[in-house]
Amino acid sequence: MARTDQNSISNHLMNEAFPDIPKIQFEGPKSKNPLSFKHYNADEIVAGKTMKDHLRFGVAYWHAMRNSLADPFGVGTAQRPWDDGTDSVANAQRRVWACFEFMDKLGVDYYCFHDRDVAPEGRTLAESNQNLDAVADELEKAQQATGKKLLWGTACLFVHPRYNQGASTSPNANVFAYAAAQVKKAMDVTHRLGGEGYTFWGGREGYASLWNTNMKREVEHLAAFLHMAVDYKKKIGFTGQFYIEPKPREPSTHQYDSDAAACLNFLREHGLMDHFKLNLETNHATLAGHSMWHEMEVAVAANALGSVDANTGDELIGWDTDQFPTDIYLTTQMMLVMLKSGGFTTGGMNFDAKVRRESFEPVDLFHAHIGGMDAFARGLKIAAAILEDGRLEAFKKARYSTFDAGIGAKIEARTTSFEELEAYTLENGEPLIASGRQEMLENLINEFI
Ligand code: XUL
Ligand code: CO
Repeated sequence: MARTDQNSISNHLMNEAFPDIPKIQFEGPKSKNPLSFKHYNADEIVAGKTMKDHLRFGVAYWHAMRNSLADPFGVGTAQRPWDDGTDSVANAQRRVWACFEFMDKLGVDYYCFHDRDVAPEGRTLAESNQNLDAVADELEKAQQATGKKLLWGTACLFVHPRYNQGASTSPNANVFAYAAAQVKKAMDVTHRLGGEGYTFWGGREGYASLWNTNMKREVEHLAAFLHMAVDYKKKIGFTGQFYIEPKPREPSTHQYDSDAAACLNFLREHGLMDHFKLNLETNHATLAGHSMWHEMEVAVAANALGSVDANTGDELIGWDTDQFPTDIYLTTQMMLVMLKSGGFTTGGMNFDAKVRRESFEPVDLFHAHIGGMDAFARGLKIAAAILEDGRLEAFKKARYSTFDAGIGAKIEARTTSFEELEAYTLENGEPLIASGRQEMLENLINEFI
């Protein structure tokens, strides 16, 4: 990995973007310094791997660098002194170095972007592509100077007015074509930057009303689009992982890739299962009426857990608030699944999260990410301790032990029948069943938290 070269970062900015903020260090749980890690110690080994390698943290360019913190009732509040507020390519190029300084000071190795986060949309597709190339030049230099890497790239197919009725599910074929051209370019740039993945999130790939929607046709168009992406991936030799990111709604009323199970069904139905894994996002899970834990278990069972957009929602607000995760139960559950399933390969923990509108200063970006990273570090250590202890897993295993031998083993091997099970039950009588012991297990987990 290239040595981090602070000079080459600051050479590209007239001033450092975060001049008052030093590199964030691990100071341990007793530290009272808010700009330090209390639990995340990048090189510390937990369950056989460094924390850094377990967690593979990423910064989301769209939130950290581009989110003005506007809400439906008020304008943006974010202070970003390095940004001149214009849509110029020069400003976009300067912003790249602010982002890499941020990652460097935070000790995060990965970032993720949409094409339109990093470079401005031009008046034509050709101009947009030129803008993107010009910023990709800068991203490439910054990656080389710092050793930071692209976790995944994506195309923004939901902001521009042309996509107001969808992109690959628009009723207009020319919009489909535009979206295809945009994804082609975003894949080229992701490939050029050595991206380890590419994400498809269908923000407007759904509908607002069935009065005007042919759902079957739209879903088939989405499948055709993704098949073309798979073909193009092979053509350019891009070996990164494709992800599909479930979300039930917002901005569309009903999104086709609504949750993990719906995505898996869609991928299987359309012959795409071998080409995609899931990028699961916590707040999307809760919008779908699931826990993140549930969504992760669904994905793992299908060998399709690819990457995570780490954030959290608010219990009292019904939309995608994209908050930084600080709940230790949440991170413990997530890390239990990660540890048991063997962890990330191409994916990572991308903080698809934004600071609150009230937290408008640059330093708030640090507080937010530090909190998220520490929360996952604690979750990781707690999950490792729970597995090491073994009681939870032993209980779960014992709970299913009637399937380990005898009639249960025959059920699992599918070598029995209703007739045999009837004869068995006539002989066996009323089953003796055991308590689920949920409260005992909740108490056990609290021993570790
Ligand atoms: C929106 C969302 C997106 C995707 C990438 O809710 O999560 O930012 O992660 O398009
Ligand atoms: Co996301």
